[in-house]
Amino acid sequence: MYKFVTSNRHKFEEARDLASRHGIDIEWIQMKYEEIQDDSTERISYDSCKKLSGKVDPPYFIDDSGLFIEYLKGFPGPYSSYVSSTIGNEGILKLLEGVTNRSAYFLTVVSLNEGHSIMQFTGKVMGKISTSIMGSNGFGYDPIFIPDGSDRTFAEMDTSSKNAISHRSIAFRGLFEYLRANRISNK
Ligand code: ITT
Repeated sequence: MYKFVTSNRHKFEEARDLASRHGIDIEWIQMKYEEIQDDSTERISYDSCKKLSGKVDPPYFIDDSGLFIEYLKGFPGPYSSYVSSTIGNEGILKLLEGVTNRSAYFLTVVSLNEGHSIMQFTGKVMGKISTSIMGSNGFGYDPIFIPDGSDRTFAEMDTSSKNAISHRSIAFRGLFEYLRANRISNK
């Protein structure tokens, strides 16, 4: 079993659905870990992954994600978790009241600690922020994010439809293809 360290049940469930399509089993290590403050999601993800060694036996991986809104110059980005639990989706919609440029993207950086090195896999999906909260599936910003090519928010999709196009699915596809190709030992 490969270990996925996250405190977020929704992330784990999405990853498990993706892993099963690659014939891979993953185990949930439910743990909240410390994150540095930085404007780069890659650096935050790398640093957290490295600091977990000693607490978790490799190979394990983590997922660092965020929503980047163009009109707000990338906000909330690396502050996505804090912003989601404070002003939330209503707060984001208020910040964008009357704004026509609603472009945004979701980014996921997965970091894998293989023991001797850390590998990263990135996924990005472009879209726009809706004008109201729509749908009740998913988590976080899903009810206000409409991916390009769709007229529904992620929260109006089931897990498999979100997983067909999401930032997380792109990053995890990279990870699972790498694990299979390199036959990383799964203790
Ligand atoms: P871990 O760090 O323990 O994995 P977390 O929820 O704190 O869990 P992040 O810092 O990576 O994870 O995520 C920041 C926030 O961005 C998260 O709390 C959600 O509110 C939001 N988010 C991340 N991925 C999302 C997705 O696929 N859909 C909607 N919101 C998402």
